[in-house]
Formats: sequence, structure tokens, C-alpha cells
Amino acid sequence: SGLLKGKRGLILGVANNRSIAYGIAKSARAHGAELALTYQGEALKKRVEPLAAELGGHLVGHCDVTEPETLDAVFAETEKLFGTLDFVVHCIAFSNKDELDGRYVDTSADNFTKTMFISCYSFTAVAKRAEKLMTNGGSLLTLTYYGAEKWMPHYNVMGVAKAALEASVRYLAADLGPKAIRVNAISAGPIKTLAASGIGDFRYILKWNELNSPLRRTVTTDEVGDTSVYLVSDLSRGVTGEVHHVDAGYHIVG
Ligand code: 0WD
Repeated sequence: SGLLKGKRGLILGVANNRSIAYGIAKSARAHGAELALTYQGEALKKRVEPLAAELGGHLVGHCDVTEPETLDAVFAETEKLFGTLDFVVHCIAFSNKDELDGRYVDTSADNFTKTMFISCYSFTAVAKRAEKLMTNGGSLLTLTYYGAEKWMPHYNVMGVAKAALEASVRYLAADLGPKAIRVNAISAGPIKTLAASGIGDFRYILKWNELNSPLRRTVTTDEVGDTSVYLVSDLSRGVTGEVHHVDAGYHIVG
């Protein structure tokens, strides 16, 4: 379809072809969007380059949200490329692997700060920069998880960061609404990606969702991608400040 024809989007967080960001990029492209993608470091550049080419997208540089100058450079490059921006998708999270196991109470101050900064604050840093390029309004989208709402085994400090991220979706929606910029999140069910492989007992979590979700299965990055098309397109023009679950219905059960 041409739902996103003429729309220009920046997608942050493609690491490889299993990334949720890649599923989103594929769906957005299939619906006609023109895409800008970033990569984190030279090692991932080699992975992301062919994916960008496959999607007819543009690489707009290295982005590490802990180096704010790289975020500035990416937005400058995107402005050069597109002029204005219609949507941004933020698929970035990080916490030290050894704290995505065991007890939340044992979180170190250092990793707490780092997890919050990369997984929560970075979305606000992105929104601030995107606002300047969204002169015709726009849509900002981030990725969250059910561990923000309920205790989940091993999710620990990431659950706390996702809760803050979901709150920031609401505050950003209120700030940017008058400029017709909408801000939403997708709460995805568990998917086997690079980031997820750091979470303790992840295979068990996948199996548990398969057995207990209303649809009796887990979800795919393609399904998250297709829902993202709705949230970044004009179909959802009346929707902002929302956390939309794409989890085979698990959140009504668990
Ligand atoms: O089950 C899952 N996989 C779920 C993931 C369920 C619900 C939500 N999510 C969220 C994640 O928390 C994250 O916010 O979806 C988002 C995307 O994660 P993903 O697709 O599961 O994982 P992955 O393909 O690994 O992409 C995350 C990427 C990083 O990859 P690695 O694994 O190399 O850390 O986030 C990027 C990086 O490319 N990233 C950063 N980008 C810029 N600056 C940074 C950083 N400092 N840190 C991580």
C-alpha cells in the first residue's frame, strides 16, 4: 500500500536482520516510506549497510546516544537529506548483562544510571532534535516491554527504565501535541534478538508466552513492523500518548 508514500522517517537501533528496528524498517518501506538509518559503531555498520541498501534507505551515520555529538550529527545529516522529517522510530536499550539476572535490589548505581540514560533519556534527546525537523507535525515511536508494568523475572533495572520511558511518552505527547507531533510506544512481546539474548532465562519467557498468551504464540518483528506502520501513518492521526501492546494479548493474562 502507499500508506507511508511521501513520508520520510529516521529509524534508530538496527543492529542486524533480527532487530525489531529492521522489522519496522521493512514494513515502513513496504508501505512506501523513505528511510534514514543509523548504526552503532563500525562493527555494526557492516551489518546495517546491506540492510539499508536492500530497503533503498540512507545511512546517516554512527549513533551512540551516550555521545550526544553523534546524535547531533545524525540529525544534521538527516536534515541535509530530507529537509523535514515525518517520523522517528527509537529502538534502543542497554543494560549490563550481569544485572539482567538475579535480583533488582542488587543493581549498581553505575548501571542504573547507564540503563536509564540509554534506554529512557535517549528517547527524550531524540524527541528534542526531531521536533525541529517536524515542521509539518510528525510521529515519534519507541519500544517498550511489559516488564515496565509488572514484575518480570530478570528484567530488573530495565523494567524500571521502561516504566520511566512509558511515562516520558506521556510527557512528550503533552509537550509536542500542540505542534501536531504524536508520541507513542509499542509494547512488544518477547522476541529472540541480540538485546534479548542478554536477559536471563529468555527461552523460558518465550515458552511461557507461547503457552499463556491468548493467541497461544509469540510475535514476530514483522508484526511489530506492521503495527508501527499504523502508528507512524495518518491512520493513527488521533492517537498520542499511547502504549500499544503487540504481544499476542499476553498483557491481559499475565
Ligand atoms: O523481546 C524483545 N526483543 C523486546 C525488545 C521486547 C520488547 C521491547 N524490546 C525493545 C528493546 O528494549 C529495545 O528498546 O525493542 C528495542 C529494540 O531491541 P531489539 O530489537 O530486541 O534488540 P537489538 O537488535 O539488539 O537492538 C537494540 C540496539 C542495540 O543493539 P546491541 O544488541 O548491539 O546493544 O540498540 C542499540 C544497538 O544498536 N543501542 C544503542 N544505540 C545507540 N547508542 C546504544 C547506544 N548507546 N546501546 C544500544
